[in-house]
Amino acid sequence: MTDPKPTLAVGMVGHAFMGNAHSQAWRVAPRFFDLPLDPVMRVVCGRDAGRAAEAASRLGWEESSDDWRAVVARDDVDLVDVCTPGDSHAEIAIAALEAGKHVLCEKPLANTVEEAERMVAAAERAAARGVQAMVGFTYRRVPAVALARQLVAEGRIGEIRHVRAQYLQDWIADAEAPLSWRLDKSKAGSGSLGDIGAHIIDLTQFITGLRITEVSGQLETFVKERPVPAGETAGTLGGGGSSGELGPVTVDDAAVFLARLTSGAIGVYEATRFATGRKNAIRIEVNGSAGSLAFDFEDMNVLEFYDATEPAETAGFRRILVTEPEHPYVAAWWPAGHGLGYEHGFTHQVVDLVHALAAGEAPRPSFADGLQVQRVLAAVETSSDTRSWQEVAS
Ligand code: SOE
Repeated sequence: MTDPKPTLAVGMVGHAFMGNAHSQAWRVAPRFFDLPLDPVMRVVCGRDAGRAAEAASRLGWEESSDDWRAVVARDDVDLVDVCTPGDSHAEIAIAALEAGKHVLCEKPLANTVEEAERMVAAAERAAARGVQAMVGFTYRRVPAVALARQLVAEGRIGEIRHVRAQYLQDWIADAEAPLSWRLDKSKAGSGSLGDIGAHIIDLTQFITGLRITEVSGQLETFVKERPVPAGETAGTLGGGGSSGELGPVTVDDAAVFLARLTSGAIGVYEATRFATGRKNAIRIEVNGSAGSLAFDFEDMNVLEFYDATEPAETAGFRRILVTEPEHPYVAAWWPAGHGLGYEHGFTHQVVDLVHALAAGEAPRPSFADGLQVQRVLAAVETSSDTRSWQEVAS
């Protein structure tokens, strides 16, 4: 008999949409991938004891709690997984790091640059003690996205000139869709900009290896008041009944910006919750001197590749079905052509994190990577407010 693997006991704070996705990942990752540590789903935490207990039994956690401070202090928890709205990320993540727990924190890292800076400082102090921190930009782990990064790094599209990125949703296009925490600046920090714009900032920088250095942005709130929801459950993406009253929307509905990137590339970014008919369309196209790459999350098992070095008679965009065992992450799953979905990115996130922890290496994206995205978000907001180009602080 082989010795049992060392364990990694997880305490997760928050059990709504992201908590469900993370729970699935912690449960499934060790069943499909050979991990060096065995994740133990120790405790799930939420503000309401009854709902946390229900989440524990439904999602497969050993215990539940209504006190995140107690979870962070437990000797039998090695990692704290932060799946709460942005207004509590800094407090929970910093407390966990100070208590010697590794941290996985949902994106965007924080609601402000100042909070993100404090989180990076805490992560640096913790790293000196072998404690690691990672921010959850999970779309990096979609196989087609990881393949795009690989092709760029191999020089297959040459020198990058254009970055074109959109994140399109429509879940509040209806003016009667109720308020939720995602529409409240004090809880979410910003609207489309931070919630989904942060993803395309991270993704384009991840794929290209470039950094956004300067932006010119425009934010808009189309619907300034919305029905106040009847109960707390209206939360995740606009469900639930209305109380009949109206309340203010305090974040942007849509955010667009132009960007300059290191190396002289230029970029166009668009994040909106008002693209009627587009549900979760993350569209990225990168044009280089030797070719182009294009990705759309609504067709997430495909990467389009144009190789400009091919003879003109036969050159053309080809659809690479990213389901071969040779492709990133895919060998652990289904036979070629059978495809993966939204949840697999979260599973791959757990896989990469567990490997980094076992090797004593810093996982990516780091809190410093999250701070850099936060600085881009802040520059876009200032640019929109002042109607001027803004440099991204470094
Ligand atoms: C809502 O817009 C949301 O759930 C984001 O918060 C997630 O990060 C994204 O993956 C899907 O949409």
